Amino acid sequence: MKTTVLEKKNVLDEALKKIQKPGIKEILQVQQAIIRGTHEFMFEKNLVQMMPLMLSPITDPLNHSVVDASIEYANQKWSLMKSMIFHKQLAVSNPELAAIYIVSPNVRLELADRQETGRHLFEFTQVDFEFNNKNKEFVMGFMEELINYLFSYLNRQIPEILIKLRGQLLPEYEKLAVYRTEELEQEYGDDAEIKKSLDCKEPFWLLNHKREFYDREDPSKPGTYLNYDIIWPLGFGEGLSGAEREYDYKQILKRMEETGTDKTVFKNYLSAAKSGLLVPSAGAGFGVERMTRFICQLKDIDEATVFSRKPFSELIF
Ligand code: ASN
Repeated sequence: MKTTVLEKKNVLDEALKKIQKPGIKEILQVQQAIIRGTHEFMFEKNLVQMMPLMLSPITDPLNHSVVDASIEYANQKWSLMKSMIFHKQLAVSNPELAAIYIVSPNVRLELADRQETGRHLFEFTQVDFEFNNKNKEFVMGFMEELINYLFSYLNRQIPEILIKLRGQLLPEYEKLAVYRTEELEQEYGDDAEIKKSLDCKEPFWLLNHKREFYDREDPSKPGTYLNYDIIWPLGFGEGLSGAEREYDYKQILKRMEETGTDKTVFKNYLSAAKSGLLVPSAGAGFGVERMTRFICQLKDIDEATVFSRKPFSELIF
């Protein structure tokens, strides 16, 4: 009995200490500047902002297992949003909404194996964007421009904070290096992505991941995929993921079968695809807390939060 009370007190102490942690204000100011700079960039580039959705009958199946989070409402099952990938894809079918973005909170109830990665939170925010009729090269160029825009915006807006947190201002990058997963796996074996991240001083692109059905298979090289991730260097790991999308009904069915996706859950999405509503599109999303972590050089992403969202932890707020 006593230990339970004591343990509870420790959980409370930890939570209170975290709220009071020195430096938290500056970390949040970096994050705030990332969001402000992102809005300015998107506005200048004519992307229309959509508000985030938190509940949906369909959401991202993801490429790894998480605890299912859903509720019953109005005789329907609603999942907490893991990403708005399908909403992005449907929205850009309207030519008026050909370029959109969302500051999108996502809930992914990660299992215990992701508790100590330093890269995962079970609730986080991504800036998610999508373009009608654009390709991989376009989105990669767009994202490189966005990073340089943001870094120079932060250098101008909050130089003292950057110096305090990381000892220097942020760099400007030339075109980022581009690697393919099969190439890195040959060189590094298992965990190639994070090993390469540890070896690098600048962010890089990693292409061709075999994962969710909605990332487009390369029609000129079946079995390879038109997706692209940005990997932050120095061991910080994945910071953005994106792809050209599957939009052809038959191809979506094939990819769902290959990835073991439950087609009944997606029956209305499949009807939309069958009726030809889906258009060629491409997009991506970057993790806001992950960018904050990289910029502030934080050991653990949880240091970018006032209230811990460390996976699989007992928390009281
Ligand atoms: N936002 C990602 C994309 O656009 C998907 C994800 O978050 N899993 O591809």
